[in-house]
Amino acid sequence: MSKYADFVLYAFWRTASTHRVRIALNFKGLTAQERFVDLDKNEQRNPDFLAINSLGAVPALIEEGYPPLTQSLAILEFLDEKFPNPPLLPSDLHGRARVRSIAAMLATDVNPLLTPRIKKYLTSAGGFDETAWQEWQIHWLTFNLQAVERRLATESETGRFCHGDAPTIADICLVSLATKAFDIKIEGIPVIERIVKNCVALDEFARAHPFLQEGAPLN
Ligand SMILES: N[C@@H](CCC(=O)N[C@@H](CS)C(=O)NCC(=O)O)C(=O)O
Repeated sequence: MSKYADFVLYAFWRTASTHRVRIALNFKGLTAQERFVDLDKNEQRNPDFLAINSLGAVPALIEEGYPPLTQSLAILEFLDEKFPNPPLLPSDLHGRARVRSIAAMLATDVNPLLTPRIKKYLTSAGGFDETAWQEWQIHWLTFNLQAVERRLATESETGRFCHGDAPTIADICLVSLATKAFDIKIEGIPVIERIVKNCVALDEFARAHPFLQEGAPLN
């Protein structure tokens, strides 16, 4: 690990789950030396990487002297507990449960359906062509984002961000998923659009954008 970095982050430029960790590191004022795992070359299935994350997925975060941390939501909570300022969870119990619930709707209900391993299965055993894969992604993004929209539009805790007026783990998950959609236009999500706009105006979100990362096509 470089002596100038706080962590090593096994990462790929465009993935939503890595994007989440980059945003949290930015909020905490931390740095990570990134090790590129090229998902387009299936490097996540290399034995060396499977020893770090047996699922064969990024991100994995390494703090020197400790075993690898995997699962982006667990990593976000780890960073928030270890580096409490600024907090990425509300101070009250019910608020924390709400934020974790919205984060889970985004990061655990929809994101896994859009991963390379699911694409690989559907386009081989599942008989999907590229068009069917595109439609699959649009369907599940729309289904889940509209469900999150209904909550955000009706629940009184929603503010400038998903929960009140400070960004939380829910916003991190929202921005990572909205960005993953890239040029897919999802209809009927004005509250999400407003919150994402508020988020990306912040430097911590802006610097973490996938297109700005090493390996990105426009980089
Ligand atoms: N639940 C895990 C998901 C990790 C995951 O699936 N990452 C994707 C990129 S977003 C990946 O590396 N996929 C490799 C594959 O599907 O083969 C997390 O949140 O960290």
